[in-house]
Amino acid sequence: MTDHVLSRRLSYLLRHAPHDAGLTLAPGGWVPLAPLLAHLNATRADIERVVSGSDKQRFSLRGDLIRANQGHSVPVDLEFSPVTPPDLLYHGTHRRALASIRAEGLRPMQRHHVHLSPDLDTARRVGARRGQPVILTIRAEEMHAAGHVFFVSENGVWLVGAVPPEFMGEG
Ligand code: HQG
Repeated sequence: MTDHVLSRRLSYLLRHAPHDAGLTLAPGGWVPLAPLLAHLNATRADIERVVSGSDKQRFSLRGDLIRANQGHSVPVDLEFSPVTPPDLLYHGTHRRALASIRAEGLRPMQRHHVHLSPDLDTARRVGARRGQPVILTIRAEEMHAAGHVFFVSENGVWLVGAVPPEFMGEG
């Protein structure tokens, strides 16, 4: 099977027909990888190649779970309910990204949302993944009042589509 064919079959199973592989989508669209590998007669390395080679970032592979990022026809709870954020939220980033962030604000980059942290420690840890961490303080309540929609994940990550530069400060 070529990678293209594997990608098509993966999309079909994860978006439209998980039951073909005896699977049910968990919240977020996740399924365990092992039965999928057996069903497709593929290896984890095959899947990893297809996931990282997907031009539209169609899939997420997280540990032993995989999902399609969008495009489902089977019912799945991918999104969270809008919630009112606290007054301030924080974003940990790294120094090299600052000039661009100051100019255009925070963008979701490869993700669906910009990820924000409820506390400074978490933000510092997120920023430190990429180099010297820099903390941005986001005036979340003000953004919310201006019409920006916020979500919070089960593990406490705050999500928003983008953060315009006028709602953030450094430190
Ligand atoms: C930066 C992990 C230039 C942004 C963590 C970040 C988090 C810009 C990077 C979660 C920019 C994107 C998310 C702009 C944003 N110009 N750089 N306009 N706008 N950036 O990984 O927030 O393991 O997509 O500052 O714990 O670092 O995935 O986002 O440095 O919760 O579960 O572009 O990932 O969780 O990087 O991390 P990411 P993030 P998981």
